[in-house]
Amino acid sequence: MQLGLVGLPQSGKTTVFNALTGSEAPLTMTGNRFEVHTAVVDVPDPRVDALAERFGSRKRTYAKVTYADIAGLSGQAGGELPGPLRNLLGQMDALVHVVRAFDNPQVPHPAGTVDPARDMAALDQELLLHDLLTVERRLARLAEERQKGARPKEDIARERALFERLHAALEAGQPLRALDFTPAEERLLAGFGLLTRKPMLVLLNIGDDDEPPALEAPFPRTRVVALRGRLEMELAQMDPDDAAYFRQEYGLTESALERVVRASYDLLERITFYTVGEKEARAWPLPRGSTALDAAAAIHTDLARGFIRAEVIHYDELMALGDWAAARAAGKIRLEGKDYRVQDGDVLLIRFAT
Ligand SMILES: Nc1nc2c(ncn2[C@@H]2O[C@H](COP(=O)(O)OP(=O)(O)OP(=O)(O)O)[C@@H](O)[C@H]2O)c(=O)[nH]1
Ligand SMILES: [Mg+2]
Repeated sequence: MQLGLVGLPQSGKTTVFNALTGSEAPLTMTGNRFEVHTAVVDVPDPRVDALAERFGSRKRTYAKVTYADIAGLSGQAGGELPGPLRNLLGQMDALVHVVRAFDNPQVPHPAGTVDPARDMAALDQELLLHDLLTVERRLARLAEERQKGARPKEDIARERALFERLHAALEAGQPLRALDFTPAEERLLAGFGLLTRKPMLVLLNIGDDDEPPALEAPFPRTRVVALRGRLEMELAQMDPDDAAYFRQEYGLTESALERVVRASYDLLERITFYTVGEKEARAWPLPRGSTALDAAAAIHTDLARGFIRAEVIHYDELMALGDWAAARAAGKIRLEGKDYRVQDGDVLLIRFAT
C-alpha cells in the first residue's frame, strides 16, 4: 500500500512523515518546491507477534506501507500539475492530506490565518482543476475520434457519456471519489491518472495541547483524523522505552503509525489474513471481498494454480483453542473452496497440488 502525504506548504507534511516512519527528514522553511521523501514501514500487528510466540515461528513478517512525503502542491488552483508530480501522485493508493491546525507564530501560514476547513477545500480544488483539464482534453479527443470514425461509434458514445458525467461532477466542485463506478468504467478510467478519484485521509495536524476540532468528512471515501504531528515526531524519534513512558503520560494508547494505518486500511477497505508455521508468522493484506484463491495467489502463483482447499480458522478461535492440532481435534478447522470470502483475521493454510 502506497500513501502519499500531500498538503499546503508548511502544513507539517515532513513532520508527519517523520512521525509515521521514524525518519529524520529535514524540515524546511521554503515550502512549495517539488521534493519527495519515501520510506517503507512495517505495519505493527500484535496478531503476528502472538502467532509467532504461540507457534515458535523463527521469523515474523508484517504487512508493509510505503509513505511518500510529496511537497509541491500549493493550494492554488493553477491548472495542470507538472508531469513528475502528477505521475508520482498517480502511483499512490490514497492521498493523506496533511492540514495545518496547529498554532505556531514562528511558522506563518501562507494564507495568513489557520483555517483547516479552508485548506481542505483549497487542496481539493487544486486537484479538481487538474482533473477537469484532463477530462476536457479527453472529451475534445473523443469528439475528434467521432468525426474521423476511428473507433466503433458505440464505444466512443459510451466513453463520452462517462466523461461527461465526470465533467459535470467536477464543475459542481465534487471530487471524483464521491462518484461510484462500475468495474467496466473503472477499467476505462484506469489510465488517466485522475487524482480526485483517490481515497483521501485528511490528517489534521494539531498542536501539542490542542483537542481535535470537530470537522466532518465532506465527501465519500474521505476520512478525517487528528494527529499531534510535532509531538508524534518527537516520540517516533525517541528511544522506544522513553517514548512508551511519554505516551502513557499523554494518555496516548496507540502510535501515530498505528492510527493512520488503521484509518487507511479502513478507507481502502483492506483486510488482513495470516499464515503461521515454525518458519514464519506472516500478515497478508488483501482487498475486502477477496477469495481464498486470491489469498493463495498473494502468497505464490503456484498455490493458486494448484489450489485444492483452504484450511481456515479465525485468529481469535485459534488462539483460544491453543494450536493447530487442538483446533483440528476440536473440529474447528474449516475446509473452504476457492470462492470462500476471506475474513479479516482468518488464519489460512492452503492445500495445493504441485
Ligand atoms: N507547533 C507545531 N509546529 C509544527 C507542527 N508540525 C509542523 N510544525 C512546524 O511547521 C514547520 C513546517 O513543518 P514541515 O513538517 O517542514 O512542513 P512541510 O509541510 O513538510 O513543509 P514544506 O515541505 O516546506 O511544504 C516547521 O517549522 C515545523 O516545526 C506541529 O504539529 N506543531
Ligand atoms: Mg516538507
